[in-house]
Amino acid sequence: LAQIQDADEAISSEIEDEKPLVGIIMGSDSDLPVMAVGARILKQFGVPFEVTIVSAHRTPFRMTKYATEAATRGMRTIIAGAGGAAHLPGMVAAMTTLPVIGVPVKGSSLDGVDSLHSIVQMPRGIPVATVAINNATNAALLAIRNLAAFMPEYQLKLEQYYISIEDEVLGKAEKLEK
Ligand code: RP5
Repeated sequence: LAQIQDADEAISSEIEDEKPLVGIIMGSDSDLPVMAVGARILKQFGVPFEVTIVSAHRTPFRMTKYATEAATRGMRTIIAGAGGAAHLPGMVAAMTTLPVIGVPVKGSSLDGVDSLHSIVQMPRGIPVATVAINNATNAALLAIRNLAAFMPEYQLKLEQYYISIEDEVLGKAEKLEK
């Protein structure tokens, strides 16, 4: 609960009246520090989103409800983070035709390689777009790219974002060269 409160500001979508286009779900509140980073990116881009806990193993019926209702609720992409035996992204992908992006969360024993393998090794036919271990930033940017394919306002924001990160690197290089 403390972690949820800490990340509260990051996970609260500013566009509360709008239906969420992106759902961020995670297996446990212990995943929140990793997943909140993705929420911050969505917030920065003004994407309506929601954040919640859905566990494949501890709340399987809730997971089924979430996955089967997401598209009719207007969702366009689901970002699912999980650690260990990380079945959440794959099981959600099995129950929706929406794009699902999996974030392997680094656990304590196997450095997140267990989560990565659990998420990336999907059987043929049920794709999960898997980002690097703990890389919720890329999950959010990929979700925004999905939106940008049919919502040009996000295309423009992405272009501005990439100009800003390029400027940041060029600024650092210039400083170093002085
Ligand atoms: C997974 O088990 C969660 O996604 C989390 O990464 C991991 C550990 O969960 P907790 O025991 O911390 O709740 O289901």
